[in-house]
Amino acid sequence: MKPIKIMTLLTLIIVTVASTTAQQPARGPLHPKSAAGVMPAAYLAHPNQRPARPSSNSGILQPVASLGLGDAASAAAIDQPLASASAGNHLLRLGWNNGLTIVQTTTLTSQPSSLAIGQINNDRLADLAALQPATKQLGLWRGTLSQTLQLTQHYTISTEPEALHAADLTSDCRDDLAFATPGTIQIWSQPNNNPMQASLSLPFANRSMSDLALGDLNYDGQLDLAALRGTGGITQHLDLFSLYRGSLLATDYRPVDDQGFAAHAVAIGDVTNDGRADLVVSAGGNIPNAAINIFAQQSDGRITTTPQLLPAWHLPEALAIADINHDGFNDILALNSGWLALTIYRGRVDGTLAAYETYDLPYSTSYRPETLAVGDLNRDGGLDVLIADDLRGLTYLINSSAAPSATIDDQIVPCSTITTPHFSMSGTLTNATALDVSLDAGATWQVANVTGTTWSYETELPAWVYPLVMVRARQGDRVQAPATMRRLRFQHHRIAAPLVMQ
Ligand SMILES: [Ca+2]
Ligand SMILES: [Ca+2]
Ligand SMILES: [Ca+2]
Ligand SMILES: [Ca+2]
Repeated sequence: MKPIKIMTLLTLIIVTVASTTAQQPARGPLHPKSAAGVMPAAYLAHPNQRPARPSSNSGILQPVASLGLGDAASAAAIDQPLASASAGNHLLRLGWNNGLTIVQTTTLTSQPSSLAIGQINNDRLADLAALQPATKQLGLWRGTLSQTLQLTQHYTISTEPEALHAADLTSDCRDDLAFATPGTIQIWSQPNNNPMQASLSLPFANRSMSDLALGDLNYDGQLDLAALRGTGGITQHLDLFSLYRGSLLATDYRPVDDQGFAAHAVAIGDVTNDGRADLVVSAGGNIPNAAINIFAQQSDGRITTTPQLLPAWHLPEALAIADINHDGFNDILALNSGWLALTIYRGRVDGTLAAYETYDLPYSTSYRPETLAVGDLNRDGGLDVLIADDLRGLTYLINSSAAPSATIDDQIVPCSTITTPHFSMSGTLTNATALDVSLDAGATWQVANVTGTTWSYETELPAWVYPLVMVRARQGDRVQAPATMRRLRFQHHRIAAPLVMQ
């Protein structure tokens, strides 16, 4: 046998041994879905044994840190300047002082399992909503100028709610709330300064373990809703609800490639770098039967029926889409339940994603969708990661670098009505030397004028404009994320895109 063939054989043996080792998980406990009988057997790593895996990463995030909590946390949410989480029966507001700190603790009658932050009462201060499934409650806390949260009201839900999200689904410049119950998706709104009330109920047969995501899935400038069934043994995982100003226009369906196990979480964001929001779903069990599904939005505004699959580390569960390395392209983040890792797929300029890189985490048995939040915890502009883990409490990874940021002056207030094609705006910059403006949801960017720490931009609007203005500051290759955004209104426009200026 020639040396070259021996080398090839040895390489084959080594590769085979390595992949066999990687594919055979050290038998830890069953994943909670498998233990509950809603997914075939998939195993967590053994708690006392670190699994062999590639540990390489590009240093986007610093090593994990933990916030000492006596209680296990169940949920997390971040939105500057409000960061919040829950632990046991406590709702926590978080601050930063050389590390994550708890600045407000509210004790509730039952565990807040899913949190959402939004501009719910329209005073431009971030508010917080929480689901308490054990007592079938939806709680609302309003943000104040001192940033203290004040309880506004508790509402009673008829069945156990899960997967809470806040966004302006009705296009009235107030964020609405959406959540799942065992048979429906509920949308709650506040029309004309009235108290929050149920405004739309969508049929959604499910056996709990569901997830929701909000985003514009057909590029008409209006937010739509995707609902995911998180149990296995089903043929239809995703229901897509096209909404127009909070009313249902159409329902569509997509099966997920769940690798014979189950789908776990859904997120919406542009991961193909064309400005159109895509659907991303985490699915599967142990490798090699674990994958991220990407359902790209096509140029005709339809979500593809055939997902692109990205190989995943074991049991990818909670998901987030964010430009975590601030290069101008969205990335996908996934938590791998029981497998001690946060995995990151970096988005690239050509609209593809790199193979995942891994960041070490402490052992946690389950990362339900509401356990992962991405936002700026230490207020340096760089996106950080906050994780609720069911064994230790809160863990977090701080971005290795700061990032630039920008504001938009008040002449463009949220939901400004645009009456002429001439459009101008201005704002301020922090840690930045340049600023880009997008009027097509991020598909293309124009350069604004920058003088010192201020910027200005004016243009004649084209025949149609996406009803959202996005600005992002730049400092060399480092790009602000997320963009600073304002919704626009047009005095005369039609229901469907393209919107027409008259
Ligand atoms: Ca839409
Ligand atoms: Ca896209
Ligand atoms: Ca990126
Ligand atoms: Ca930061």
